[in-house]
Amino acid sequence: MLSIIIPTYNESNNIFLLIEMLEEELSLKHEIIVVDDNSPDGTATIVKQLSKKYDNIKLVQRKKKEGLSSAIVAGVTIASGDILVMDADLSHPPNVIPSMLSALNKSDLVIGSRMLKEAGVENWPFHRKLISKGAELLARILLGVNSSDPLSGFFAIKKDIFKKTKIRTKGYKILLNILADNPNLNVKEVPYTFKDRHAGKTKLNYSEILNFLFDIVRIKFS
Ligand SMILES: Nc1nc2c(ncn2[C@@H]2O[C@H](COP(=O)(O)OP(=O)(O)OP(=O)(O)O)[C@@H](O)[C@H]2O)c(=O)[nH]1
Ligand SMILES: [Mg+2]
Repeated sequence: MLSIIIPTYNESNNIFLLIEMLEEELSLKHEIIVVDDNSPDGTATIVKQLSKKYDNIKLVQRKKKEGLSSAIVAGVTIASGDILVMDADLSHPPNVIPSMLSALNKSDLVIGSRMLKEAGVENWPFHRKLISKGAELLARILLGVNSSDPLSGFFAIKKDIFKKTKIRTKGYKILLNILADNPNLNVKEVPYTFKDRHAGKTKLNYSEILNFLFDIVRIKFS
């Protein structure tokens, strides 16, 4: 069983399409756990409607926007299987999930990587690439992580290893926390092409960038 955790904040124009794609394309046994932070655009209502059609959907509704990391932790607490984390905005292609799951059968952690051969990033403007590269460099220097894409938001992990890790990050980069705390994990990487978000606005703003810097300090010193 694979528990697919999808954190959402204002993803009403993406979540329907993503869940339909997952349900149609995945033949492996899975559940879908959406963790929504009371999105004003009605994301949760769409998920509730879909859960009438599919019986493998769980919805966690939080009262307010509390950040991506704690949304993932909340999802894991009700997960029945091993964990796969993905964004709601169709940046992470569902058809890569079967290869990630088979890699997870032989490892502790599988990272969907944009940096391997046969992988990449489509349609990202220069400034997004720059922010991403700068953040990656900081993480490598300050935390000593060495996988090809340590900032990926698309990863799969054995549930017991996730639960053993003390998550201190608040914002986006929960994977960094996991990598920095568990240097001896058996990690595999699977290439994929990251697509720019399908619809809706980015939640990556200055405060998230600041949050990222605090998160690095939290990982290193607490
Ligand atoms: N529950 C919850 N989900 C969040 C929060 N912040 C972001 N998300 C979700 O986390 C995922 C990643 O956020 P994105 O805004 O796509 O971040 P990004 O991919 O770096 O940037 P863009 O794709 O350009 O917007 C999406 O599914 C968001 O809806 C939050 O505070 N709470
Ligand atoms: Mg995105």
